[in-house]
Order: sequence, then C-alpha cells, then structure tokens
Amino acid sequence: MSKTIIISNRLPVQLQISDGGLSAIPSVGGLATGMKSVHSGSESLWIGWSGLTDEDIPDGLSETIDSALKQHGCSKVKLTKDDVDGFYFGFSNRTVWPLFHYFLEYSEFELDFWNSYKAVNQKFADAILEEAGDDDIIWVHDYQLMLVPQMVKEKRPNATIGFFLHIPFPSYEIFRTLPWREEVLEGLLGADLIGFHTYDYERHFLSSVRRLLGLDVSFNDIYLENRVIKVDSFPMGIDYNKFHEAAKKSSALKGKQRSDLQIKLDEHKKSAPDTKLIVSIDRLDYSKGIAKRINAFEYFLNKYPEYKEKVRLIILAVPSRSNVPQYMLLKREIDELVGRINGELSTVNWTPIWYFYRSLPFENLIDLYTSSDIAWLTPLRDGMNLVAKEYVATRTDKTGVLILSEMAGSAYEMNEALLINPNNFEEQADTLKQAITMPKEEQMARNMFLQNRLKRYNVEVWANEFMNSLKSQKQGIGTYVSQ
Ligand code: ADQ
Repeated sequence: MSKTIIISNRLPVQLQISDGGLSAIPSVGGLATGMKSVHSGSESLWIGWSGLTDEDIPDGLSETIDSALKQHGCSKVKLTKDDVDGFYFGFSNRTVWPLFHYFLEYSEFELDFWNSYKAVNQKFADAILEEAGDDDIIWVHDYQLMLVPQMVKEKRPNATIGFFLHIPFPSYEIFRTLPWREEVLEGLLGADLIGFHTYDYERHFLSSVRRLLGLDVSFNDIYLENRVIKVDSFPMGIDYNKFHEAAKKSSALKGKQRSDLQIKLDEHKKSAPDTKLIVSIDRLDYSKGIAKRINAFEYFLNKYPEYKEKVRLIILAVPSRSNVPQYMLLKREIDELVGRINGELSTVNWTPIWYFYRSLPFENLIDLYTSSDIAWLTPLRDGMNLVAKEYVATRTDKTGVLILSEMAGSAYEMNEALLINPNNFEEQADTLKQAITMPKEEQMARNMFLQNRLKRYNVEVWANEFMNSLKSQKQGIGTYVSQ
C-alpha cells in the first residue's frame, strides 16, 4: 500500500522542553490545517525540522522526541546550529527570500550559504529516502527545499513527487541573477507536478526553464528526457469555517467572558463611536511594505486633515527572522516612524497609530479582525497573503472593507476588494477615504462575493486538488483541468 510523505522545513508540531518534560503541541497554522485531509491515518508521514538544533537537544532526549513526534505522524530531520545558520538564515532567507520578492539589492550570493543549502537539502532527501518506497506519494513544500525533488527522484525514479512554492516565483530577469539558477531549476524538475499560487508565477517559472535550460515547454508541460512535468497554479485558501465560526462566537460573548483586548476595543468604540479602526497584520518583513504603509498613512492624514481624530491605524507586526540584519534594520525603522508620527500628530484624545510587535493568540487575532472597519494590507510582494482572506472570513455581518495590494497573490482572486499599488500614496489616500465613506450596502455586496469564493475554495480543497492533480499526472491520465 502506498503512503503519503509530506516534507516542509518545519514540522506542524511545536516542541517544548521544560522541567516537567517534553510536550509536542500541534501547530494551528494554515499549512498544518490545510494538510489535515492529506496528513491523517497511518498511511501518512510528515518529515521536517523540529525547531530544535542538535545542540539544543539534551543528551538522551532525542529518542523521547522521536516517539512524541511519532504520535503526530511526524519524523524529524536532525540539524545542527551551523546547518540552520547557513541553510535557513543564510541561503533561504538572505538569498532566495529577497530575490524571489524582487529585493535584488538585499540578496546575498554567498558560496557558503549555497553549500549549506545543498547539504541540508540532502539531509531532508536522505530522511525521505529512508522512508519512501517506489509507490509512495511525496509532497515537498516551499523555497527552503527546492533541491529535494531531484535528490529523491535520482534514487526513487518511480516515486510520485509534488512540489509547491508558497512564495512568488520571480520573472526571468530577476531569477537569472542567481549564480546557482540552473541547479535550482534542475532541483525542482525532479518533481512530477510543480504548483504555484498564481498563473503569473507559473509563467515566470516556465519562462526560466525554457530560457535557462533550453527544455521543450508546451502549455504547462515540460518535457525532460522521458518524463513530462506538469506546472500549474493552485491558489491556497484558508480554513473558512474556522475563522467564520470563531468570529460568530467572539461576538456572542458578553461582559467578562470577552478577552482583555476585545474589552479595550469595545471601550474604544464606545468612547469614540465615529472613529474608524484600520487594521494591518503581518510578519515583520520588508516584503510586507509596513514602513511604506505608515508613510502613506501620514500622507493621507495630511491630504485629508478632516480625518485626524477620526481614524486609527492598528499595526500588528509579528517578530520574524530577527537575527537577519535586514529585519533588525526594518524593526528600528518602524519603531522610529511610529514614534515620529505619533509624536507629531497625537492629541490629548487621540493617538493615530497603535503599534504592537508580538504574536497574538488566535482569539485575539479574531477580536482585531472583527473590530476593525477596514483591513489595509500593502505587501510590495507576497506569494498569496492569507491575512486578507482571514479578515473577510470573519466579517459575519458582511460589513468591512478590504484594501489590498495588487502585488499580493490573493489580489488575483479578490477583485471585489479595493486594490491598490502600495507605492502610490496618492491613490492610497483616496482609497482610504473611499473605504471610510463606503456605504454599508456596498461593503456587504462586495464581501458577499468574496466570502462565497473563500468558502468554496478553502484550504482543504486546495490540498485535495493538488493531490488529485499529482496522482493523475503520475498515472498519465491527464484528466486534470487547468484552472
Ligand atoms: P506569510 O508570509 O507568513 O506566509 P500570510 O499568508 O499572510 O504570510 O500568513 C500569515 C499567517 O500568520 C496568517 O495565517 C495570520 O493569521 C498569522 N498571523 C499573522 N499575524 C499574527 C499574529 N500577530 N499572531 C498570530 N498569528 C498571526 C507565506 C507567504 C505568503 C503565503 C503563505 C501561505 O509569504 O505569501 O500566503 O506562506 O502559502
């Protein structure tokens, strides 16, 4: 009987070592939720890094960790601190991440990073090869593991291998600057199906394959020796019901049952009923355009001063990759910008920006989504952007306005949102005004379309469509209908 093997950089389980022993808590992130239908039962195994380096694991605890992970259908890849520094903080996040998000000037082409990336990809491939039989289905995730498909295919030519990239694939002109561009493409071409969030990323990839490797490409099929590799787009959805039901429950809670954050937001609404709350939620990452958004907000308040004391911007930034230099610089830039603007514009009754630098529990995230009249998301580049989808899903009465950057993959499916170019302050100031003054009926009409689409194409459908396409590709049935 064939089994399914999922591989991602991190396992969908958080390990915690404390005096009381070891605990393994399942993650609640989008990928873990989406893969539930694929990763269930004894026929499935998830391979990845546990988040603890070899140096972090006390003597004798490795086996205990293995058995704790086994209960969740997981198996760990052992990585040293040097591996994580070179492969994850190095090549993945100082070379590939900036390059694929069009931050060419941030991308570091370091041979040591590349060597570490190759060595660690081989560790992941070896972990798969230990487990995989010829008939197994293997699904590799994301930019940290782009060499794994080929490393596995070489040893298990009959295994069915899928790869999904969660970040953009850049245009050929950007991608060609990578010194190891051919190796990365060849690594990916070990897969039988390669999936992207949007048609544009798919097109960019095909163009690089044609121009850099000179391979035959017909529509979305690549011909390589005796193999046909399918490339397609699968826009990732969210667990719509989870967000929608949590929002319903949160608004049904009364008095003391409400969270502290919700009580504060309620008080704010009572004391300033005409003030509109605008929320933005992202990991603290330069690709998310947070600094530009803050500048655009100042521009808006100067262009339309009648909205001073009538709007408040809530910025929730989740700490991320904080030992990569660009992220430290960005943190400082945002701290200073918020401080300056609040210092210059605040009044006794009003602070224009509330800034939180932390990760919030799920219920608080829901509180923020449901209490905000507007969500304003301005990535300069974003593979998809799930926050946009989550905001819409929580609008149980269908009010609320989403302002979304056209540079996010999700913009392709969310035409009823107000789409903006994050570099255009003039347009954003006018769009904020449009959002603030938008009649409720129009908000509801727009959200109705958006919600119906999100409900239909949820994360489970996304995972199943990828898996079905992978299986039919391998069987050569060719019944998959391109989206
Ligand atoms: P990310 O860049 O992390 O993901 P995104 O898609 O927006 O971006 O997902 C962020 C997730 O983190 C959301 O589910 C959100 O709810 C959660 N989150 C955000 N702020 C939080 C906070 N303060 N506390 C707790 N949770 C918080 C990458 C790509 C994206 C792509 C996804 C999925 O960069 O483009 O959409 O993978 O493929």
